Amino acid sequence: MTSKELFQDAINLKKTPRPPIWIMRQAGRYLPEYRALKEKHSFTEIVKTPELSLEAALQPMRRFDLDCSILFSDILVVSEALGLPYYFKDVGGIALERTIKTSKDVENLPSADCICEKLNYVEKALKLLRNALPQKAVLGFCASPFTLAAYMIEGSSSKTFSKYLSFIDENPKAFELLMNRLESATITYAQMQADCGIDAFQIFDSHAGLTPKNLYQKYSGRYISNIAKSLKGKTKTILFANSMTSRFDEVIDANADAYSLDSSVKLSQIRKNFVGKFALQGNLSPQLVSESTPEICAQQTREIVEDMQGLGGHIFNLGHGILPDARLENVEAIVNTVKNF
Ligand code: 1CP
Repeated sequence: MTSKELFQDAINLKKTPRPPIWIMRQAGRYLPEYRALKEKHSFTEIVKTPELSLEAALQPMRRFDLDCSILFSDILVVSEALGLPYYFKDVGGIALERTIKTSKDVENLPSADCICEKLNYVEKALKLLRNALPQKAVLGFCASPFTLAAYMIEGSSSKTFSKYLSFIDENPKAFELLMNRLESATITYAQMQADCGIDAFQIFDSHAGLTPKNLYQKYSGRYISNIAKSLKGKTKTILFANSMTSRFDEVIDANADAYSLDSSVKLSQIRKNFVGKFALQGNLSPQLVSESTPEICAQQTREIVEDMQGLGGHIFNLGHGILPDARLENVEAIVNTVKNF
């Protein structure tokens, strides 16, 4: 059975001999080979050069032989395509050169048609990745409109995103227009990626936790649901709605084929509590990968796999992205534990 078949069975809720495994943010700074690539090329250069993007995506595959490979790019390439480029701050972190401040700024955004031309480098990189790994599952991705808008309005990462939350409060009409524009742009972007032959499309709603209680659908979920519907029959969708585990009942109306969960829950409990037709992805703690030992990582990994054993529809992953200080020997122990289960 190939990794691709294993992944397809899992996301179609079939029972599999073991779960397929990949790691959120599996390419990147914790890998010495990525740091070496960064000595020669900037992040933007890697993202915009299909051969370099392919190389970055393949690095974790060569080292760990994971079942799934994710496009090497960033969620912020969409904001750049819409006229709000990103850059790396000298003090660290990422920021946008321009932000949305008024409803006029929203009205002046280019229409969704610009996506295919401006993000042609993503299409090329994804086609290279698909051809390089015919027997692996290949994943595309984007941000949810709600999470993308957080950066487009706040201008950078933030603990509170207070500018963003005030904008939503003070300009509800402009916010809705922005969500609709980003939904259209994302649907165009998702179709382009689906046409490259991906096995699934992951939507990162990294700032989902900013939505008011009981209003996840109104603020974020309904736009994701439209994106997921536009992909039905073309590819599968996975939704990572960060910090929403305790409000999971609000998330499942998003119509995704799989949901990625953080490390605060037992996956089997979610499976029992929420009867529905979706697979579950997760959910080893990323902190453990940075701070503990191979023995502890293997033990905790085994517990998660055993917990979901026989229930079907499990894709193994971390509860959130792997951290830059993750230990390579821990990643190896996790992958070996899943693959030898
Ligand atoms: O080399 C560097 O220093 C750049 C670090 C880096 C990398 C490796 C950034 C900047 N982006 C990426 C690649 C990336 N980003 C991938 C592909 C690599 C892989 O997964 O193997 C993916 C899927 C993302 C997704 C992404 N970018 C998210 C969602 C995931 C999450 O962790 O919640 C978010 C929020 C971003 C924005 C972003 N891009 C980069 C940084 C440092 C950030 C975070 C900004 C913040 O702190 O809010």
